[in-house]
Amino acid sequence: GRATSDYNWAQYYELDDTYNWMISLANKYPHVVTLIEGGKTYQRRSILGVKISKSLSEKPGILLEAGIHAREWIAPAAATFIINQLLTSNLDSVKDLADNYNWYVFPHANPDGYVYTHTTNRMWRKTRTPYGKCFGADPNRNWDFHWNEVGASSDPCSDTYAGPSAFSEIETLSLSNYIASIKDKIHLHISFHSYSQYLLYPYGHTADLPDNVEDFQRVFNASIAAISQRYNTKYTGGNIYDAIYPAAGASIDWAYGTQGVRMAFCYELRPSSASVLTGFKLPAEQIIPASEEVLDSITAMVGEVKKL
Ligand code: ING
Ligand code: ZN
Repeated sequence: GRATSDYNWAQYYELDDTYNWMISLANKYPHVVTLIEGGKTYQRRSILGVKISKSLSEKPGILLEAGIHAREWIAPAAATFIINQLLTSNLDSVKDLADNYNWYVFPHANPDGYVYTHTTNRMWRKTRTPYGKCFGADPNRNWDFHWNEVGASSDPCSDTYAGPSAFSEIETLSLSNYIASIKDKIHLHISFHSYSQYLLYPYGHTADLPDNVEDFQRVFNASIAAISQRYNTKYTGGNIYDAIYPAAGASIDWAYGTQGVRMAFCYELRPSSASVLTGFKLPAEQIIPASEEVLDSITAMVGEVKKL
């Protein structure tokens, strides 16, 4: 592992380096940062998160989970960038985010998979639970909401294997239990994936639109306008089913559909869908710009959600 004091956004990190950095934050900001655990993985790793809370008073909560897909390395990197900005930025817009909300951030929702992308197979997506001759279920098809109805596979060797049952994966089961324990506080659930430069909202299992689709669309419009301001990066999207493809059992659909979290979005970060060859291997030089623009977008998103 590398020294925690050198942690930066010019490179991608191994799991332990990021976890050690998160632990160092809890030591450095003891009145603001609390380590939280979204449970354990199949291989008994911790799903480590940070709660950022600048005062003891009740404030709306924002949950951010990244890295549910192992190979999408920009997702955890952008999540740690945002943690760092919330703790250190001098910008009024970012200070407002840190001061007025409680943040629950899990940079690595699939630690076993992420470790496997470093040790063995850079293109691994799923968990590492053994299923016969193959491994892993897709942790973004495993949540208990219209599970395995569409856009998922029943073949354990498929990259979109839904698992043998809803919440078969200890990762999704335990993270969902954590989210359920704070659901009344969560006003906004954000999920980071890559790639394609999409912003998505429910649902994935049906073309039917959520009952508050007008709110979703207003927040969506402000969020994709803001993401292009800094570097002219174009995002598109909409409801999952129509904007990309049918996909049941995803985290944001579960949060919205079962937990009463009225705003739930998924960012598919850089690069654009044109970059099929380098898609999951976003050059490390782009970690900072990709993260800056998504923080710009989240700032606009939170501002719009506040108006609802
Ligand atoms: N894409 C997402 C996937 O899980 C998605 C798209 C997002 C589906 C949110 C459902 C809900 O397939 C990638 N690249 O993982
Ligand atoms: Zn993904």
